[in-house]
Amino acid sequence: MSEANGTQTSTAAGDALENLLQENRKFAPSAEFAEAAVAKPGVYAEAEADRPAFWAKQAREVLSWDTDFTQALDWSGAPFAKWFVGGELNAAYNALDRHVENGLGDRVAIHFEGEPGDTRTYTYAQLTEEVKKAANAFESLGVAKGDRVAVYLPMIPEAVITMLACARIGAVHSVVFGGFSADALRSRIDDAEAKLVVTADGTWRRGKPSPLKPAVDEALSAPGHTVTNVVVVKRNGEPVDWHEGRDQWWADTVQTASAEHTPVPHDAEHPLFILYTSGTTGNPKGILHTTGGYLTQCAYTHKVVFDLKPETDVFWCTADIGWVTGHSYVTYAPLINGATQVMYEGTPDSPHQGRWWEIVEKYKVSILYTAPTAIRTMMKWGDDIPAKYDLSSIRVLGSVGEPINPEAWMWYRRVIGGDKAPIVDTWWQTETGAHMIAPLPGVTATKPGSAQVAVPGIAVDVVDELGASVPAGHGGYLVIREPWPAMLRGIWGDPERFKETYWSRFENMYFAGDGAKKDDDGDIWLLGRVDDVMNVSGHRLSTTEIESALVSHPAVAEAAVVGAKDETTGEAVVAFVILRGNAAEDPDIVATLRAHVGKEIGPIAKPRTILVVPELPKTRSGKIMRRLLKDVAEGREVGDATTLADNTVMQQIAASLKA
Ligand code: 6R9
Repeated sequence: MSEANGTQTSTAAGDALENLLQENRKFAPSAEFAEAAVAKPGVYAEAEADRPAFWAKQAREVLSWDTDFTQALDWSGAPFAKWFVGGELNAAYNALDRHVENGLGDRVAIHFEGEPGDTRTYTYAQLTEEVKKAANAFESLGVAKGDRVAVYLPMIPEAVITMLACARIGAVHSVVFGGFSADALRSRIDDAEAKLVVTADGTWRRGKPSPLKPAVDEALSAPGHTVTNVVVVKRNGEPVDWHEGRDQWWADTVQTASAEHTPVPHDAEHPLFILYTSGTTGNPKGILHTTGGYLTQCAYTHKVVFDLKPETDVFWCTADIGWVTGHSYVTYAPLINGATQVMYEGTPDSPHQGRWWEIVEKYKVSILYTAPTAIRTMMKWGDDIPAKYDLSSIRVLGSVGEPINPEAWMWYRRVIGGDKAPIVDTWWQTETGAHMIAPLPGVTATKPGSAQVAVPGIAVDVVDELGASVPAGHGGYLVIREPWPAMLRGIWGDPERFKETYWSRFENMYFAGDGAKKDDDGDIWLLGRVDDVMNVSGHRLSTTEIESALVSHPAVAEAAVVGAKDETTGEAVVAFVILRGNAAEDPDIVATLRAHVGKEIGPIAKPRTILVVPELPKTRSGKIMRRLLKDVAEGREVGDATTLADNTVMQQIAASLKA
């Protein structure tokens, strides 16, 4: 890499980050934690020495194979990878039957907590039985190996049972988040040509029934689809329309099916699932994952990144099954590892804002995995709420989904983690299948706001425009240099788009679409999507960084920043903030906050405009939709807001700006 290029492309980010990333706090693991930890420091060197061999070792350790593989990695058809060539296994057998065979049948697999307060417990033996029944039922409806099954279910155990039953018979599940519309569901059903849809009458949200089946009916109302049956779980008991011949109650088909079912082995590269994710442009992409490599990396990371002790830990990942986090760290990894987990159906504030902490206390959750947006929301609700509960069981805390600002990180550690639980900030994507960048508790001294280091066996880097590695202290684009076991195997039905989207920006490297910086220690800080990186007067500024600076002011509860087109500076920084308490009554608050950002980062980062708003537009997975805020900031008509969790937010914002 030439110095000039490095300077040109990365210094702006570097410069802009200098101040905020003067985040010097570091939390080394305690001696006791390190002593007892699953991961040991030597693991990095071991993985580095021979990555495919390292992953082959993990594959044999975390999974049981019917036929051992003959080659760890075949990259001859790059960028289409084959891992664990020649190996055969069954995902459901690995998640269930083998634990029962090993005498763990009575261990709790899932503690389910419904929103209305109903509970169910499944041991490994019971869950195995349910999955066998579902596998028989789906086969009796004509679902065979390779067929696609659309899953449109709430966070109830039947979602996990359905996914594993598909995996057992070799059918490919395509889970569609329950908050998506009938149109979104139909386009995903059509793209994957699904044969079966599994849904529920509905679920519960904030004490009220929330329907699902009507969206399925609407999605299938126009002819031309491939669906022959719809299996319906009765969950909220609301009346539903019924299509004789097509619709089947879960209770009639699954519950009455035989509990005997022999799993057949599938090829390591047999498709396991499709999960749709939105790109920067065009229709959602059907991200394809296969069996052996995906399960290996999910199970391995679940063990080392969360320091999992399956005999004693109680794991709780709050993600919905509709997102990749719910696939990897609810359905697959915890069960492959024989862990006990909590599954919760509802919203965090129903019936009260302490619900999550009540659940932690009740089940003695020891590992909690959630998203920064949830952490900031709870922070806004106040310390006194978690303080009412006994959270002493917590020993590891995880974060995922977006960069976590240092203030939220510190709050999470102090208030939820009792000032001692290590925080693991995990960077990964639907496409990567499992964790890629994360500290290892017990090994890494953690830094508030940084995901820090590649998982052992993963080769990440930060490069400049030309693809040259940037030195410590500089920023650029996050790439992955070597194939990894859980990598996507393509975009369903569109191999060209796969190459174009991920492999064309830099030669022989996977382009993640995220900006990142290496600090002076070489640790990685994620800066948000590169499409969210602003260029103000030739200086590259990160939306995340300015948001962090704003949130570090005591008057600010939440902040979102966008770059708006500006005649003189190219782009200008526009911030949307939610204020705490009565801060809005301070007439100088905007000037105070601009000065604060100037002080935290530098004058260049001072927002041109700060707008005080009551709420921020978020997707159902909790990501702020900056595109919509950009429309507001640039005075345009607000674009498509259909994927918002709360579709009144944009109206609330418009009203508050008029006021
Ligand atoms: C797992 C998941 C992927 C995008 C990714 C990045 C952002 C996820 C992050 C993070 C900073 C983290 N992201 N984890 N950014 N720090 N720990 O969220 O998958 O929904 O596909 O989103 O989310 O921008 O590119 P997905």
